Amino acid sequence: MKMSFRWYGTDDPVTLEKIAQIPGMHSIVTAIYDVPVGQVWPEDKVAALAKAVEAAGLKFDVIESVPVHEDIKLGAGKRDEYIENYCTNIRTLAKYGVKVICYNFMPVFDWLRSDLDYKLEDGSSALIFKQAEVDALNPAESDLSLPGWDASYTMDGLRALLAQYKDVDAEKLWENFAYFLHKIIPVCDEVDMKMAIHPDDPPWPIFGLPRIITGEESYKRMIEIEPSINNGFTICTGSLGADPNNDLPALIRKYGDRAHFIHLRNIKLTGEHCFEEAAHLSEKGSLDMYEIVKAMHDIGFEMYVRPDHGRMIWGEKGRPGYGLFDRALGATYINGLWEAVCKGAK
Ligand code: DNO
Repeated sequence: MKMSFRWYGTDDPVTLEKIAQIPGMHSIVTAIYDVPVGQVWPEDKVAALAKAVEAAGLKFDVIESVPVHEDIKLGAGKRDEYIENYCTNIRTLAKYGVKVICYNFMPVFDWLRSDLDYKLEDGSSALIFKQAEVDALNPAESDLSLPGWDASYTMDGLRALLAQYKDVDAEKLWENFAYFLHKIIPVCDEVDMKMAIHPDDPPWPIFGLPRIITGEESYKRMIEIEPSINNGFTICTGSLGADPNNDLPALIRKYGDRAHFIHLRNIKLTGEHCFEEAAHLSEKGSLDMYEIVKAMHDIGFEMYVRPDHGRMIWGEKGRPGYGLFDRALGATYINGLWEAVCKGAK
């Protein structure tokens, strides 16, 4: 297992120097943030990013994310041009030592929560999801501010985009996804790049938009489309775990050879399609983090892992889910579980 940490670039208040002081840190997970979705990442920007990360004594080997343009998901407009650009980005990143690219195929919205600052009993705050509150929002009419959402959309742009999705159901989205995979996976095979799709978060349809990467059935179908080992997964325990039908240790045991990246975080299920993002510790949530890490150990997991969303603790203010303190606690907890599981197995 290689421990990593997400870094949002030079504007991130969580600096590389701070990240480098977290014990056991190996890699930085980052991206180019100032190039519009679908465009080519200029090589000089990639080179500068690699240099900054390496100067902090960390490895530049995981990108999260190279976002997929909506035209590709819609199977419309300039999709071939955007796919060509995507392939160029894969090649450039490989040249600078990147081994894994995390991406997603969620229409319009990335991860979604109903409250980004929910006060927990201990005074910390966390992200939560309540289906009824999300259902009450109408993204085409109200001004929404959502994490992971491309803030560059105007309300008119968003309405037009949602209208374009009217004819895209889950089957159509699969078709467009397969088209994309058939074009990019051969490039990955050529340059030895591992694609790691992030599951839909939460793993069910939102605002009437289809979501297709939700659990084991999705994994089976993806492998049938492109069997190359480079067509792999980011197993995000918090995202998949929101659906109690997803047995995470079992998924890791079965699909771990394709889990090029694992996001470890705990969630507490609070009702149907409702959850709170808990601290990483097993006893704080609904997921058994020990069993998850044990499954990773048992399959000989050697790829990348990162602590995922943290709560805001100790008065920290910052990007929802991506402060320093609770994620650092998460990394340390995971390292502890890993050491114990490895030594216990001897
Ligand atoms: C949320 C993240 C996601 C993830 C993308 C991958 O915190 O895990 O936004 O980066 O879905 O493309």
